This record gives sequence, C-alpha cells and structure tokens, in this order.
Amino acid sequence: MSETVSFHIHGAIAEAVIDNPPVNATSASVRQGLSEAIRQLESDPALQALVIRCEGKTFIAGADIKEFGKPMADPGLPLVMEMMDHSTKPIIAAVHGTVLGGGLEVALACHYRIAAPGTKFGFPEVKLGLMPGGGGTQRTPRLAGLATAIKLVTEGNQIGTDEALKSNLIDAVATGSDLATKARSFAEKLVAEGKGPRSSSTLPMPADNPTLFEEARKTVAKKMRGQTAPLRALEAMRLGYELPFDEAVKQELAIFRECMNGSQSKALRHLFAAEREVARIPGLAPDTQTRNIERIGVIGLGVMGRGIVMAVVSVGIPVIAVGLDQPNIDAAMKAITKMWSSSVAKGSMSQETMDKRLALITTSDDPRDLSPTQLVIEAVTEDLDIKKAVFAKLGEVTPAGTILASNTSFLNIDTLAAASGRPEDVCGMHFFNPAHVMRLLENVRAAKTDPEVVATIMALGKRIGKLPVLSGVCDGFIVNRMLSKRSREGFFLVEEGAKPAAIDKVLLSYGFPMGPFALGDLAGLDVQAAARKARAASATERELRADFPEQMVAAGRLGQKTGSGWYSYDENRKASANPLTDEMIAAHAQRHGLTLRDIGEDEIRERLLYAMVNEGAKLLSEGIVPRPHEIDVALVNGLGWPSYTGGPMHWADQIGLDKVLATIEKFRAEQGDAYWTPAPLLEQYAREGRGFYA
Ligand code: 3H9
Repeated sequence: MSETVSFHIHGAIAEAVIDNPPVNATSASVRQGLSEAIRQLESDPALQALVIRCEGKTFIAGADIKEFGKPMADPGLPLVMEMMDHSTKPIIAAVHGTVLGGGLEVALACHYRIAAPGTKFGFPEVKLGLMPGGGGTQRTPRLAGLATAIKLVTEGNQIGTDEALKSNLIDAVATGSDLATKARSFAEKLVAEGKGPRSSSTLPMPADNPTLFEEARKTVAKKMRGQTAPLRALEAMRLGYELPFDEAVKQELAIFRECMNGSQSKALRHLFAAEREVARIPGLAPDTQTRNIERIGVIGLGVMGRGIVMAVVSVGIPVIAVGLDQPNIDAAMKAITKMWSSSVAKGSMSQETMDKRLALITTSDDPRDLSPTQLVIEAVTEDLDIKKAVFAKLGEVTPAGTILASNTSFLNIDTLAAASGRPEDVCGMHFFNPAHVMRLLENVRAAKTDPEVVATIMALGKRIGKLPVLSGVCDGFIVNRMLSKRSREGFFLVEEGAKPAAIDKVLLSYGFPMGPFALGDLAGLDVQAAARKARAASATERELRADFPEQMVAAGRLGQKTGSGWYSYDENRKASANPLTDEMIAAHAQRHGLTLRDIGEDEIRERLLYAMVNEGAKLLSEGIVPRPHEIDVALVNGLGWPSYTGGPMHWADQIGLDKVLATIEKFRAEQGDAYWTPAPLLEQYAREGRGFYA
C-alpha cells in the first residue's frame, strides 16, 4: 500500500494497518496508504468492510507536526477523510492509546469506532496554537453534542473511553480479547446484519446554544489569555450552523491554515519541540546508566519539603520524611492531610488514593533513618551554613551511591557537594512552589556530579510527572536568576514613578499570570527580603536603596499571608489597592530625593522583559545552559511566561536581536552599565544577524 500502511484481507473484511512510529502521525505515506486502502475496498466486490488500526503504542496521535509550515504532499488529510466519508462500504476505526487531533478526526470520519480499554481521546490542537482542521469542529458536535464538542476543542484536554462512549464518540469498547480480533468480529457482525456506512457528516448539528459559545469565550479569555486558536475553533464550529457540511469543513481548513501560519502556533510548536529537546542532554550518552530509585528521603518539612513528599508519593514511590522534631513532623503531616482531604471533598481524589499515599510516608526526626533510601532531597531553610551541616550529615549517614539533591533555589551546589564528602553523588533538584503542582523541575549539575546522577534525576523527574530541565550552578539557576533582573527593574520603575499595579497590569495583559508585585505578595515579602539580604554583598547602592520588601517586612506586611503587602487581601485572598503602598512609595521618594515621572507601557514591558532576555543570553554565554531551549521551557513552565510567545529567547528572536540590542543600549545610556551591559552573545548574534536559535 505504502511504506507505512499495510493491507490485509480476512475473508470479506479488509484491514489497513498503520505503522508509522513514534505516534502514527498522518504523514504523507500514511495518507497515501489510507487512500489506496479505500480505493481497494471500493474496487474489490469481495470486500464488505474495512478496519483501520495502528501498530505500536497508539492509534494516530495527530497530523504530522514535522510537516507543518511546508508544502503538504498529496493527498491531503481532508481528501482522505472525504473518501472515507463517502465510502459505500462501512469503515471501522479500531483505536487504542492516544487518539488525538487529526487522529480523532480520522476516527470520526470512519463510520464506526471501537476502542481498546484505557484509550484517551482529545483535540490538543489549541495547545499548538491550532484548531482541528480535518472536520473536528463539524463532526464532534454532530456526534457528541455542542457542550462536549466546545469543551474538547477549546480546552484541548483528553477524555477516557467511558466518557467517549457516553458522548457517542465511540460505539464499543473492546474488552476481553485483543483489539484487532475484536474489531474484525465487530466488522463481520455489521456485515452480517447488513449495516452499511453511517456518515457523521449527514447528521444534523445539535440545537444551537449561543450561551454555550459565550461562556466558552469567557473561559478561554480567562484560562488561555491572549491565545487566538481556541476562539478560532469556536468560530469554525459556528460555521456548522451557517453552511452545509462540505462547505463548513473547507472553511475550517482555511482557518486551521491561518492558525498554522501565525506566530502563536509557530511559538507553541517551538515549545513542543523544545520540551522534548531538553530531555536530550548534550554530552550525556543516551545509554548512560541510571541508578535504581525505590525509596526517596526528604529532609526538611517546610512548605517545599511537604510539596516534594506529596509529588513523590503521588506516583507510588515510598518516602522517608525527616523533620526537625515531632511537632514539626506533626505540622507537616497535618498540612499534607488537609490538602489531600480537600481534594477528596472536591471529588478530585478518592479516599482510597489518599489512604494509599499516606501509607507510603514514613516519618522520622533522625537523619540516620534515611540510610535505606537511594536519593535524598534536602529542603531545609535557605541558609548556606545550615545546608552545609545537613550535607555533611547526609554524607555520613547514607551509603555511597545514594544521590544527595538540594532543593535550594539559589545557593551554591558545589559548596554543598564539598560539604558532603561525596561530590559525585550531589546535585540540585529545584522544585517550584507548590511542588506537587508545578510542572517545572530545575535539575542542577554541579562540577563533580556523576553523569549517572544526572541521567537518574532527569529520568526521575519525568517519573514523578515533572518537566525536568538541566542547569549548571549559578545564583538562582535559570528561572530565579532571570527573575531577579525583572524584580530589580520592577523596583527601579517604582522608584522612578511607575505604580506597582500599573506595572503588574502591563505583564498581565501581555499574558503573564501575574506581575512582579502580585508575585512578591504571593511568594511572601519576607522571602524576597531574605533573598535580597543573602545577595546584599554583591548589590549596588541603587539596588540596596530600593528596599521595598524590607520596608514592608518591618511594617508586618508580608504579602498575602498577612492580608497586606503591595496589595490588600480579604479573607479569600482577593486583592485590592493598598493605600499603604502609595504612602510608602511617596515617603521613600521624599527620603531619597527621587523625582517621579510618567512611564509608558512600552518602557515598562521592555525594561522588565529585556532585562530577562539579556540575562538569558548571559546564561548561554557562561554555559549554564547549553542551548536556548532550556531557558524557554523553564520560563514558560516555571514563571508562566506566555507560552504563545514561545518563551523569552524565541520571543527575542521574533522581535529581532538587533532591535532588542538597540533598546538595551538605550537603557544602558539612561540607566547605567551596571544593569544594562549587553551580554556578549547577544551583541555577537545581533551583529551576525542571527537569533539565539540558529
Ligand atoms: C493536528 O492533528 C491537526 C489536525 O486537526 C489538522 C489536519 C488537517 N507529529 O511526546 P513524546 C513525536 S495537530 C510528529 O515524547 P509520549 C515527538 O516529537 C496535532 N511527531 O511521547 C517525539 O519525537 P522526538 C495534534 C510527533 O509518549 C515522539 O513523537 N496532535 C507528534 O510522552 C514521542 O513523543 C498532537 O498535538 C506529531 N503529531 O506522548 C499530539 N506527536 O523524541 C502531540 C509526537 O523525536 N503529541 N511526536 O522529539 C503528544 O501529545 C504526545 O507526543 C503523545 C505521546 C501523547 C502522542
């Protein structure tokens, strides 16, 4: 048939088997093979039905992303689906794994669908800045109803077989025997019962409901701020009420193509590839041995330690959790139980799951009890002396080969490694708060970290559901180092006259989940003040003068947790303007003789974000990260840098590094070399007319 599609005949039933690893995407040879299979079905009078199924771990997981942006070889997917739709003999999709995007569209263009237990279905196109372009916005409402269809195409989430069956997206679940056999019997039964093709395109659209469309627009505006693809998907779905099916799918395809050629999809596709690229560590052989991790120790049971315990046991790995003393352990277990109980109360976790997770936690106040673990994650107070003492102790009480990882967010891992006496076993594993929720994990390779340790923590990160990114040792690693430059500019802008709320608004409207001041209130101004104190020795006079966190801590305003910070908070932590903030800024300006001026949105945005891009370029120049991919993936997933811009380095490339450099030079002239000296790599790339990505 084709390189990737084989054709088999079992009596009256034909079978087209797709084998196009890794995910059976609808590449050109798959489309060609499928179209030939349908032609064969039509032309051979002995054949009564066709089953389409896939080899490997999944049915078609979508159109081939690698073909996007290039001329599409014939036949296009819409043509193949039209052939299926118009076939005079029934076509059955036998699906398993992840039936996504164009894969789900192929299945819906078939006349019947049978799924293996555990199959997942979804339209993840919006996560790539796209919307279904192969009839998904037209067939799904016809089969599953408007509410389900809107949710599937705009949110991009997956549903399981139960929901798919209930929503009429599949006809049967193949329990009891293997999918291929079950699908064949299903086809034979159809033939025996004289059931012919049954096209979803001929079904009527469900009753219109403008309220559902309006609600979806609001949800998208809130949850996927700034993203255009989900709105375009709704626009395409509405066409079903205005045009005949064939015309609506043509227009849907045109909208899909517009999205595909737009900057948002380009950025999101870049991130999709970058997320996979960061798993391949330059210089680390792919077959590097990983150490066996069966039990993990966590030492330090504050907010971070608790979150790490929760993340680890959630995938079934037992934890030995070591706290300071019994009251500290009790407080931690109480906090963990409270969080899980609230999930049980909301119905997002079962009592059985909670009990299982709790049973995986053993507590102790003695670090010697960590000896049966293969990895210990240290999450004690961010104080170098305290951490050094902990690493010295861990070096003593755990056997050689046990990995010792620090969750520090900025301290020097090489210093901790030396303190342990076993530097080859030491690394960083920097989780983001809340550690059981946030996807990003910054793994840190220190000077002497064994390659096996690096391979192990990268694999473990994935195992516990995180997105691990590898960084070298530096103050703040990737996210916090870049973020510290944004905070600096935020404080300077306030000293120069910009209002904190106005600064936050600029980033919020650019797609960030919050601005620097709302983030400071959330993280705690005491935490921010402590980080400033730790860095005071290397700070400039101007940085020391902009001591807003310290002033607020002195006034007992620690942010959300005390109900007052940059903003005021009610009992539900809803923010409102805080008059004390204006008073503090006015008094600060008077004390230091500062002149305040009006600052425009462009300057605010450029100072906050270009300061980060410049620091990212320094991370690259210094070899802290080997490529810009790590930076983009880390900032999007750790800070909420808007994904549809592709992350700071991709974003800067799109603007043009010459333009970014010119603005940085302007800020340098206005603000001084100490803050705005361009990274050498940025200067070099701008001169060469290239981007951070070659
Ligand atoms: C679409 O369908 C548009 C239609 O509506 C319009 C038609 C006209 N193409 O994630 P993994 C590669 S848009 C090409 O590590 P997992 C991936 O790059 C598409 N390649 O595995 C990686 O290769 P490498 C809608 C793809 O098991 C390898 O497969 N579909 C594609 O953790 C393994 O990937 C989607 O958006 C693809 N479509 O997860 C689905 N997908 O290592 C996107 C993956 O060389 N895919 N690859 O970089 C996924 O969500 C996950 O890959 C999946 C497997 C859940 C399938």
